[in-house]
Amino acid sequence: MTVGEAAHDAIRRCRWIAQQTEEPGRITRTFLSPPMRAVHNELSTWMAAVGMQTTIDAAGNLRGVYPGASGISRRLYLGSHLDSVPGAGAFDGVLGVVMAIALVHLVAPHRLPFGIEVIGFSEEEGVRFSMPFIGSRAFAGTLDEATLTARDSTGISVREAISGFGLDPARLGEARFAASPLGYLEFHIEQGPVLEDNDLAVGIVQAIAGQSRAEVAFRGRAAHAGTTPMTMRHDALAGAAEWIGNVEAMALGTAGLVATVGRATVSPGAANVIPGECALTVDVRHANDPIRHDALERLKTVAQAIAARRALTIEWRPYLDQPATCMTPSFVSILERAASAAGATAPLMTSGAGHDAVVVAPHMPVGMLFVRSPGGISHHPDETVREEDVAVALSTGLNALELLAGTVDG
Ligand code: HGY
Ligand code: MN
Ligand code: MN
Repeated sequence: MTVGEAAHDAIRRCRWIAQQTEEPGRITRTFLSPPMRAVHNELSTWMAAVGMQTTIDAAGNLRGVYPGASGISRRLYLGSHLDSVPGAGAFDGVLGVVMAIALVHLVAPHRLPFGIEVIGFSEEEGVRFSMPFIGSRAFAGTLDEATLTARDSTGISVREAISGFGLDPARLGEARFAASPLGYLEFHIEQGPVLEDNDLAVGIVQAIAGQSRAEVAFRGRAAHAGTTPMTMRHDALAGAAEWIGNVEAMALGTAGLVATVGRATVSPGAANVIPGECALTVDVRHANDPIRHDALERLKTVAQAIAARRALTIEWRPYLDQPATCMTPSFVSILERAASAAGATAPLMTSGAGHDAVVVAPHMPVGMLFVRSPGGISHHPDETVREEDVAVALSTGLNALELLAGTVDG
């Protein structure tokens, strides 16, 4: 198989996986949803074809091991996530898993001085349980009870979802990475416009911005839309809308800050009833953690002031505080040399998107390679990649494996 053929095959497989959705008509694949089983089966078959031993761990991560030269136990992990946001594209997360398997196919039957374990993480987006990174946290050994007891909109807990998928929560400890890991590499679409604006195929991630997420509920008093004078209202949606304008204004006014209200649920939700409650989510990111934390605190203060003036109440529930994370300099350097050897100009970049690499970073060396996102679009059906860029990324990956082999003593 040539690198070009592998790139073509990888894109074809991503588009097949995109059809495995829980929502006909759009790509949605959340934690341990039924379509995930078809994805596991298809990728397991592909991995087994090149002699990889495959399993599904207790967190629902797809795991495939390609042993190194005889007797060598150290492993390099190559991974990304198989779940998606609602209405996703075909490549976020999935491309990284598929490229990792393609790399093994390109390496086989040659044996490296380390094993390769490919991981398809089960949950990175945090859609079903508002708890991102469940798969990679199980791999890192950092899953906590609060996560396992979190419940989805139907009242099912993470632990029950695991059992319901036919897995054993009691074996979550076995999902943790093996001793003395060589490190973790993740291939991922950029999901932004930088590589396209510079007409470049790949980029090397130097750091991943920190992110905070919170649920914010504005509560007022539902009342009749026709008989309640404007001066006597406690309109939760009007208060939330005023706050959302402040969220956008603050982000526009703070260099490097992005802030998004991604979900708004209004109740009771009838045209002729003044909203009694508006439940929002807010996602705040910045490369510098103190700036991010300060922005979140300011947004909380503004929400409280708006509520006080409108005689509303506020419930503020932070549920994610993911620190900004630097990639490991030695892996950044290997990727730079690998990309150069592939004839690619690969800029060092900061990722505005979060990735499983941030969860893995405290435990082993990590590196990430970005692939150009045509149109700079992601978390949208128009998300795509160019075959020639995937080929450059695969060549870079092969060079990186060779360079890593040179660092491993026997
Ligand atoms: O939200 C993110 O940054 C990623 O897509 N999970
Ligand atoms: Mn995503
Ligand atoms: Mn992703």
